[in-house]
Amino acid sequence: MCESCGCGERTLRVTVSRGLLSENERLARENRAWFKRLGVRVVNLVGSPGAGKTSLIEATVRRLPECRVGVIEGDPETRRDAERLSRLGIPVAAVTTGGVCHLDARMVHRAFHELAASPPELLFIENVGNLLCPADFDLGEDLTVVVLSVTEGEDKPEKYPQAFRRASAVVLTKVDLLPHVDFDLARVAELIARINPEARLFPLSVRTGEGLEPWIEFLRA
Ligand SMILES: Nc1nc2c(ncn2[C@@H]2O[C@H](COP(=O)(O)OP(=O)(O)OP(=O)(O)O)[C@@H](O)[C@H]2O)c(=O)[nH]1
Ligand SMILES: [Mg+2]
Repeated sequence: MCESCGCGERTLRVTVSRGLLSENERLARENRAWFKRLGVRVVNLVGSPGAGKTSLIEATVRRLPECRVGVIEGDPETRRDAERLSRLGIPVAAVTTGGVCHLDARMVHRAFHELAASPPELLFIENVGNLLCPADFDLGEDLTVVVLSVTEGEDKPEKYPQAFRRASAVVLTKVDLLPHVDFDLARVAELIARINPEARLFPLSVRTGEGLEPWIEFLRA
């Protein structure tokens, strides 16, 4: 019940969103069991539009030639990123959400049917560009990785703590641009550690290749 006017608005909204989330949890558990049965390790990449998620996948695939990588590519509109990644010769399933701001476990389940006949060893899920909504939706992944570029500003971990709380790792990307922006890497690392002391940090640049090796080693491990 809304405390201000007594209408049922708030109660209804909370009940509906709880129902949706628990249905998503159930489907995410099913996905997780399916991935495990097929021996697929799954990384959910979450970050703002343009943070560098697709570029990170491209660079990773090139540096992991021994690993069969597949991608579920989520975008609100267009199949551009999926087409971009297909050019690497890897299996890619595109999910166009029609404006929905996140992927959910059902979308991932449907998309994975396209890849399951010849399952990849490592599956990247590139979530819809958004630091807010994807944080609420378990997809059945092993790892959530936040991609934060140095051009987005130092305040993002504090403004969007939920995404950082979920993350096993944070990739701080575009470090080649550090000389041109106000972004104190040490300070941001400290902010992230306050929110999630367990999260591993990988400052890197896809442009120069700097910092990519520790990220690749982390995935190998
Ligand atoms: N200088 C620099 N530019 C980068 C780096 N990584 C990505 N970019 C550029 O950043 C822009 C966005 O990169 P994408 O990989 O498409 O970003 P994204 O997160 O996949 O974007 P959406 O899927 O639209 O949310 C492109 O112009 C990339 O070339 C980097 O390490 N350094
Ligand atoms: Mg992308």
